[in-house]
Amino acid sequence: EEMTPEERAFQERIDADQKIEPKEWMPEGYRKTLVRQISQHAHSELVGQLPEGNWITRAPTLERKAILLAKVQDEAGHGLYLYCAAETLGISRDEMFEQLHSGKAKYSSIFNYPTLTWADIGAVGWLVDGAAIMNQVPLQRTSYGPYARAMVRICKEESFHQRQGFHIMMKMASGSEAQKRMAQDALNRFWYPSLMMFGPSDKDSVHSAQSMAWKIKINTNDELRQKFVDQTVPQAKYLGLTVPDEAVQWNEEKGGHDFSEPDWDEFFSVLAGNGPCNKERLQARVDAWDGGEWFRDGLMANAAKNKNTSEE
Ligand code: FAQ
Repeated sequence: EEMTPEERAFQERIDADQKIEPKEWMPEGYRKTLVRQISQHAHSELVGQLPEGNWITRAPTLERKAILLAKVQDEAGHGLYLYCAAETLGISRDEMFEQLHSGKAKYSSIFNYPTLTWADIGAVGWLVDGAAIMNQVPLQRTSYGPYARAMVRICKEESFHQRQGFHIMMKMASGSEAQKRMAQDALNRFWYPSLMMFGPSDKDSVHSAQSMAWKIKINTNDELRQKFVDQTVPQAKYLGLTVPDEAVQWNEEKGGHDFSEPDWDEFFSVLAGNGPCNKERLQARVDAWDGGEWFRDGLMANAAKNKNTSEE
């Protein structure tokens, strides 16, 4: 397709690594892609509070409870920065919530898996936040200014999250036999779902080519998945745990590990709403929205009252 002069000028700015700011002209597709990606990222942060929130009352010590509370609060904060960044593109927060609650907008597949034991909280921090950082560090250089800047702070906090998860895994993996078994079981269950976080393989990724041309994405899904495996396999070894994939081994020629692809049928089934916790997760968000209605109404009524008073 031929580019219009406006589109060509826009692409030249992207190619020159200039940031695009809210009030500037942008192609409609660029705006739509950003709204989709940033809002889905924001939804992931909110839904991502649920699997860990599940363990706040059962954390094994007061210190672990305080750390987990802080982490789950950080995720709410990340969601709010990201909704703000998406709002600069001309969509309202109410519209974004409506898209989440109606099932139109996605959130990360990973949060549709259950957290069954305390070791799962370690695995979420280590693997899920580890995968999130792998994806989000390059996004600090994404072409849309507000998204790139939100990523800077988010990445700092994600690093702390990843380390707290690894620390839980270190404790569990060097604990009693039963604790070590729990750690291995958590790794077994979270390994492939973590690999799925990076999205479908490049040949099935519908948005990658255009998103990379616009520098909305900096790397392909498979590139980041490979980097994640290469980072995580030695960490598992350090913990004395076994990655649940017999195909994992160092490949000198490619300078990375060989590994098995996740079960993509399972991935697309989770995206279609059929994962182990999809219904429960979405219902929790819908209930939170409905439960907050009286409060939103009260705020609006109070704002209207104050406005009338000040105009008198
Ligand atoms: N889950 O063409 P692509 C976190 C969808 S980290 C669900 O490759 P794209 C922190 C995709 O949307 C997690 N859906 O798509 C945390 C598209 O469908 P659509 C959030 C997925 O956008 C940690 C279709 O498949 N991080 O929350 C997934 O170019 C711990 C085709 O795929 C971000 O969102 C998936 N895994 O690449 C919180 C990062 N993968 O929209 C709490 C920003 C793909 O057309 C605790 N996002 N799909 O209906 C991205 O980098 C990209 O959007 C990708 C997907 C890489 C996720």
